[in-house]
Parts: sequence; structure tokens; C-alpha cells
Amino acid sequence: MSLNKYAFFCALLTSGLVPASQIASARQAAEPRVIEVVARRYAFEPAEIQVAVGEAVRLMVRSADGLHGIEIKQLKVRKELERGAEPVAIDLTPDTAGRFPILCSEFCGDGHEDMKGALVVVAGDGGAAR
Ligand SMILES: [Cu+2]
Repeated sequence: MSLNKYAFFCALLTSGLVPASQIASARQAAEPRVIEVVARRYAFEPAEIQVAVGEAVRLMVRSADGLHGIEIKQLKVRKELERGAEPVAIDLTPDTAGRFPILCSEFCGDGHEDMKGALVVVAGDGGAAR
């Protein structure tokens, strides 16, 4: 690309003809945002996952130690997470704002009852901006 063409291309990008936000939202519609989640005794990491209403996300969840499970009751999610197994993919596009508790669905030891996380679904694109 010659310097002149390059300068023109830069001018196009900065002129607002192709808003960056539009490019980002087109990409978002095409494929889900991938969020890695690790379950371990006795926590989920990250403990809180923020997504926007209508945002397609794919949780890639794995166990870092023994058998765990991931359960989000309101969203009818329940998966076993076996020790040393490949991450489990959970595709979600939440349509309601709110705070949805994430629980461990397999008894995993003394701290099992304390093993809690949350999926926080916010209105607008507040989750996508992160
Ligand atoms: Cu557990």
C-alpha cells in the first residue's frame, strides 16, 4: 500500500464512516464471546461473570481439581465437570437482566455448600464493554 493510499485509509477510519462500535457489534453477532471459567475447591473463577442482555456468550468451564458441577437453575444449565476433562461449553444468550446464582451441582467436599458464583446479566451493553 502506498503512503497516499494508507493515509486515505486512515482518514476513512477516523472520519466516522466505519464506526468502531459497529464493527464490534457485527463481530459479536457472528460468534459468542468466550469466557473461561474454572471450578475448584471451593470456588468458581471468576466468581462473578457479567454479560449483557441479548449477548451471546460461551462459557468454557473446567475443573481444576476433582469432580464439580456447574448449575444455573434459572437458565436450566447443569453440567458435570470431571477432573482433568476438556472444558465444557455452555452457550447462553440471556434475555432477562438479573443476578443468577451459579452453584456446584456435584458434592465435592466440606466447602461444597459455599461454592458459589453469579452470572450477572445487565441491560444494554454494559457487559460487552469489558
Ligand atoms: Cu464443587
